[in-house]
Amino acid sequence: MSYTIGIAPNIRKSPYFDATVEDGVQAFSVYNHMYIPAHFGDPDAEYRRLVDGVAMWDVAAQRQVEIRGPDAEELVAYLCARDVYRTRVGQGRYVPLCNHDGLLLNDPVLLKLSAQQFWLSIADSDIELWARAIAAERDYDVEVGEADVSPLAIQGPRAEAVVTDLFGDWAGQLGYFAFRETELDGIPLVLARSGWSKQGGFELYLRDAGRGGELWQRVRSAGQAYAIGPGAPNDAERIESGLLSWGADCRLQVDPANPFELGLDAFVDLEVEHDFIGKQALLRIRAIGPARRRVGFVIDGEAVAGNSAPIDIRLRERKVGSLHEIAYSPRLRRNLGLGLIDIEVEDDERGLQSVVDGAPRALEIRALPFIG
Ligand code: THG
Repeated sequence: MSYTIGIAPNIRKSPYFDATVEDGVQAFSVYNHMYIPAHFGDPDAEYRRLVDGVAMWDVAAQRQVEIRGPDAEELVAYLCARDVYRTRVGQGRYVPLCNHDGLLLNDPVLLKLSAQQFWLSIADSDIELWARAIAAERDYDVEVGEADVSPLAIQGPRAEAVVTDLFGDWAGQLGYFAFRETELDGIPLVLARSGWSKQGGFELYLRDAGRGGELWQRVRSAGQAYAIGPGAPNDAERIESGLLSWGADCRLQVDPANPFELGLDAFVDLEVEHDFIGKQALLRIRAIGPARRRVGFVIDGEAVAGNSAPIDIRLRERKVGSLHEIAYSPRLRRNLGLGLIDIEVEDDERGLQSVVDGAPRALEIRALPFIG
């Protein structure tokens, strides 16, 4: 059986779309109502480039919800479960966004561009609508909208060499999640040390959608000396590293979860004086303790193909959790999974089972990250 996803105007193309097609993209996924490359046909090479060399990814689907105006910081603080008042201009921060029940709505990277200008670099849910509605209901003096900004990620141990060649030594000296507004041959962008892998890397936030092809080629040529190649956010590496994928690991409409279940405790600040959405619910959840916890699993048997929906985890016929994403790890040579398990289940439980690729398989719990 074979099928394709159609190209239609209700799903947007990235400014790098044509460049990725020229570079041989083989599959797209949909994220924030946009096409995002899924792979270029050679999973082993794409994984190796990421962990041993350098890869470039079209991650324009990480949209920027821009909040600007006199009350911008107050709105951002009210939306985020993390204390954002301590954020400096030029410093990105990972910020959980919850609803009033304390359930995770999104886990963006927040960029503070000035005292009155912020970007939420969002995962796959409609935060622009949420932010607009909250701003209007609370009468904040702000403008909320989607900025013309399209990130391109350069990830892997040789990413630093590539950006140093492109921008100069200062680029290699950027701290973790720090960013700076700059340009490349007149192409306006923000350069940040960030990205959805634990291999090190940078993100170029292109600020002119008309110049995507040009930027892609510029990075491609600078990276040639380091054997750069195209890729996409990598499931195997992110599972090994334990990174969260909102949408895959939890999703309001599929398996809603709160930040404590997801292990995001370090990014939730309940001691702040100001109010924020979900604060009361999160205080209650913290007092009772979460019902589930996010863990890693090793999965028995032959290399798994991957999954497109959560898979039940059973203990003696009873559902005790779900596997949200699975992948074969080339470095550990094991099948790995990420999921949520009921809090009563012990780390050394030996009776866990899931049906994967049509057959029951034994699962064992592991602490995250698998590779740290
Ligand atoms: N970069 C940018 N925007 C993004 C992502 C990104 N938007 C969507 C999605 N990714 C947001 N989600 C994450 C999830 C995890 C991390 C970053 C963005 C991440 N986490 C570190 C970890 O879990 O080890 C910890 C971060 C920290 O210590 O502050 O990096 O990738 N622009």
